[in-house]
Amino acid sequence: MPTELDNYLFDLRGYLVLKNAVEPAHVAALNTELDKFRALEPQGWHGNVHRADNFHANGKELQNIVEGGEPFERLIDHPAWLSHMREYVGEAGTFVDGLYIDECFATLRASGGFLPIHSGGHEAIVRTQYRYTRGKFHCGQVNVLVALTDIGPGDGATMVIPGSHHSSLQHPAFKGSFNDRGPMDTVEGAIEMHLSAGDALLFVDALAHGSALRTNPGERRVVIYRYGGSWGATRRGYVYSQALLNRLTPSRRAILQPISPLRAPEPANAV
Ligand SMILES: O=C(O)CCC(=O)C(=O)O
Repeated sequence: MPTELDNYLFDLRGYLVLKNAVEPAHVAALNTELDKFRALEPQGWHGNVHRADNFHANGKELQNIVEGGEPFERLIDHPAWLSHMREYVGEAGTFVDGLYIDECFATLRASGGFLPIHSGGHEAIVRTQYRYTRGKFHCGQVNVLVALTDIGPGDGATMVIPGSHHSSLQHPAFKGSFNDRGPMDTVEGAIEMHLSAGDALLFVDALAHGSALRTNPGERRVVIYRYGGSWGATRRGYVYSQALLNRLTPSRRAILQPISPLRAPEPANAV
């Protein structure tokens, strides 16, 4: 369970760092699986994993990565953050009690890569909102970003503006369109999240965030799972394969498919 201090700091800053969240053997297994996708071209598919680089400089984005092998399935209900997600997003004790992963992907960022500033409390988007009311958290989307490599200065670290999930005003760095903005290195008030491989950054998506410019050689690897309420839909339209749903434990399946499809019997449902 998140501690009282976790809750206080999550409210204050909009993020938590979970040190050593994923054990080294699991991190190694995730990296080995990711190597399978090294040759995947933009827009290529490998099974049900799709390379979709959604911003030109972000790096390789491997969407629907939960279908990338068993080590990714273990992240769905990982004990290091599952109870945090239930507390912050899960609407526990209500008729919509539960979680749903609406996007999951890995990013492989080489030198020159970065992600511009985006999100922030000023957008007041319900899907990504930070909300604490009547003694409970009701966040729309909380992300867990797991470092699969050490991430330090020059590595293209994730950057956040602590507390910006509470802000009603837009930071002046939100100039022009997302695609025209540069890396976050010079954004006043933003800090780099340096992580060791296996650490996890948990943050409400309403936090203004993005990344620094990667200047070092080599590759920064992270995997990001976004958790929302049980009634959500996948962000980009990916459909979890029946093969994956069939082999998952009930706890994991309930997070990828909290509501089972309910169809009229044949032939009414024939297409
Ligand atoms: O790639 C990063 O460091 C930041 C990820 C991010 O911006 C996001 O999850 O929305």
